[in-house]
Amino acid sequence: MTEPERWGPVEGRLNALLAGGPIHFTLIDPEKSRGETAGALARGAVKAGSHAILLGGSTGITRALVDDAARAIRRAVDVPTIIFPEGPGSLSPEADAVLFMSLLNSRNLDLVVRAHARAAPLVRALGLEAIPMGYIVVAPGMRVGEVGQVDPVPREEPVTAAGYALAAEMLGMRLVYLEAGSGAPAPVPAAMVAEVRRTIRVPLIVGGGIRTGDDARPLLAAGASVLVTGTVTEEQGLGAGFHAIVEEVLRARHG
Ligand code: 1GP
Repeated sequence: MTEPERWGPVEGRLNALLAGGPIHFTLIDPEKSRGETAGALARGAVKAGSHAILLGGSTGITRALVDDAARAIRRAVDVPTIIFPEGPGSLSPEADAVLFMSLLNSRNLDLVVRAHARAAPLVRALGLEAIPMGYIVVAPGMRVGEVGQVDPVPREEPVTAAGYALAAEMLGMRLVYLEAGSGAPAPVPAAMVAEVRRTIRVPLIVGGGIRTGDDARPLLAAGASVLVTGTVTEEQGLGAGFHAIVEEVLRARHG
């Protein structure tokens, strides 16, 4: 089976977009932005140029919250709605796909693979497209670093991050996500993004602490395939910061 034959419709659509350059994902927390609020946020984000919606964030998200938000988002926009799961409780058949992700540098085996063994049959039963992803938390890691019982990759160790990323690719994961932690004071260092980009071929997602166009530019120059932002819209709505980030991504796509 060739690689494109393995892809489901969402992964195929994302890879088609990525062939044209980097893209942007808007992270919406279905607990903080409920139902129609999430739909309205998604509509504005996509109008500004964002390419997909990630649903996730808080701990303690329930199926009902994800169902409501995903339904509203799918009514509002026609870009993919992808679950960024906190656990099996975040799964909803109302979304288009789920990032089926292993937290590679967690000390807790549940987050590396054991929860997945329990969740995989549910993902299949719900008919959700699973996109296999290696998730790597970089210092400071913020809340996901704590809750995820992570040994965060030190910011001055790009080679360590590249080792995890290459292992993910060799294990067959088709996305790699470098995460500084939601609300991090600074994004993943551009030098680390560049080292990982040089090392792997699969798309590289970068998130955590991206608040301005100036934050986004060096990450794009270093070869990030996808930038994810959440906090900037939670704190400022679809304001200047959000628009500047998306504009940097669109500029990197279209030159
Ligand atoms: C969090 O990487 C995402 O998982 C987004 O981070 O909330 O800091 O934008 P921010």
